Amino acid sequence: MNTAARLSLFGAGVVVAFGAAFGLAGAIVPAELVAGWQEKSEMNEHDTHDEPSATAAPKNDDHGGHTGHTAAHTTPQGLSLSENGYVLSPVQAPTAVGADGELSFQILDDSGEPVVDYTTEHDKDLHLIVVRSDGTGFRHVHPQLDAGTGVWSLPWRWQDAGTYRVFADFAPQGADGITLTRTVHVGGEWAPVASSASKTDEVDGFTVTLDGELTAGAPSELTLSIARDGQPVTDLEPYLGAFGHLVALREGDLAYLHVHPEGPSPESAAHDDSGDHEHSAVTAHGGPDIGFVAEAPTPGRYLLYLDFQVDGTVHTATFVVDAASAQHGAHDDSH
Ligand SMILES: [Cu+2]
Repeated sequence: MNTAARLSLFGAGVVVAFGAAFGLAGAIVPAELVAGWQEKSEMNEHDTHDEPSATAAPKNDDHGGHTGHTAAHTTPQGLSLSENGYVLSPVQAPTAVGADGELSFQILDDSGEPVVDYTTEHDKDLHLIVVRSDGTGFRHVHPQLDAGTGVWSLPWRWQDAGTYRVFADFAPQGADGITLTRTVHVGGEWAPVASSASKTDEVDGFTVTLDGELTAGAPSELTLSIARDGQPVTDLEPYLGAFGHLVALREGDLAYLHVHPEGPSPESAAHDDSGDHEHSAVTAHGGPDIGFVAEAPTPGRYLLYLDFQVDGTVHTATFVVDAASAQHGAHDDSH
């Protein structure tokens, strides 16, 4: 299979990964492509998604028999420290709040050897997400690999005590992309912060508003709009090849989806053969709206984290959205 086909199928796999998933369609992704993902997603799910709860469906034994979409997962990612023979080693990190140190780990293969060869995805060989179990303290960072030892590391300091989930999102060279997770404890007193539904966030002087509803088991359009001082922000910069990155965690088990736009980067969108040359106009700057197609696998609460870049600085806006069950449908959002 050629690289383009593999990447394309990986995209489909990611959409399937969350039981149809939070697919991210950045402003630069043509609508036809998004529609294509959804079609693939639906096709791929045929045999496992007759049940309302995709996550409860047993995994198909003949998974490998499906032509092509080897990256397809029928359960959400980010719930295990091992998958496909790969293991996330114990995570070394400071054990106390405020201590300067280093966070480090290895990815081990099925023979216990550290993995040193990766496939770059969205400009990075590995994406690291760290979040406290109550959904606070979210960080999306990119550690450095020591190619000699396979140790990934970066400087680290905990701001608050608590129990954290560490997610490593990567693709070993020649293998499917996976997300592995570990729990890390940081000693000290802490009080969990209860989430409350919120579709607006104020961050670093920006006001970010989420418009749209989540319906379990059905594609839902979400639009994130960014303003500063009451003015729409139209100078979003490409960050990791897109104008916005969305991480979605399901409250309750922190099932994880870290979705960058699949398909065209801001650069390649300009040469997209859809004939829609409008897209070339947004290759340098994007905004104020970033569009997403999201699909929650189950009803319930989801924690959404949007990374966007302005003036060379990455900002993260946080939202808490309750997905309605399909029979209730999307109710009116009149404001
Ligand atoms: Cu990343």
